[in-house]
Amino acid sequence: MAQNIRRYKGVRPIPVNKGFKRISVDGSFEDWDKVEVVYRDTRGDITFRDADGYAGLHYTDSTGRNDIQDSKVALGRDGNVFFYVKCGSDITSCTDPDWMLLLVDTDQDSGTGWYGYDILVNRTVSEDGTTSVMRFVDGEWKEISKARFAVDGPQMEIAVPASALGVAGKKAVFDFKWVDNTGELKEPISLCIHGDTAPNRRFNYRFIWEK
Ligand SMILES: [Ca+2]
Ligand SMILES: [Ca+2]
Ligand SMILES: [Ca+2]
Repeated sequence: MAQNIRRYKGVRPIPVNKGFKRISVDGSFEDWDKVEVVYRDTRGDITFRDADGYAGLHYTDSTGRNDIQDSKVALGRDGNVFFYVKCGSDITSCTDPDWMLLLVDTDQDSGTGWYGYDILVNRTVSEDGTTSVMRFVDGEWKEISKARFAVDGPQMEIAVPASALGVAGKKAVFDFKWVDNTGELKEPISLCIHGDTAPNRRFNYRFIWEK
């Protein structure tokens, strides 16, 4: 449906990220000011559900937690792809369940990975600032490397090895999505009804980069 509406109404071209950026995973975020492309999500979309439905049903859902708002991505010369995210208020503790997961469709192929997503970052998070990078292999997530992350207030930054994302050379394209508190990654419908995802529901952001 979105495809047809875009064909009918038109759509702005997807912005292209250019060049390398110098980012430090240190919990200070001025280094992101020079990254101009911002991927935005709905603000305030973590309101708890508490409403009457049809035939006496009553719907409640209180999984709204971190309100993901702005995301950025940058490539470093040091072999890392950096991810930045900003929420509506201070990000909750990294020990929370299903906390601030980053899903990446590295090949832009919905037929590979978990409903298209080949890489999952942040499934196993340590309070010492390291986190897991997993690849979907033979029907399950397997750890392939580690990433470093830092959180301060509503912001977070992560350095994911470019090799884990298949990023090399003078051009890169992948799709990504932030997911918080949607429950275990079993059925993709959970991305639509619980917690917050950026972008909403089954959509992805597309990162396009040229050297
Ligand atoms: Ca930084
Ligand atoms: Ca949001
Ligand atoms: Ca894929």
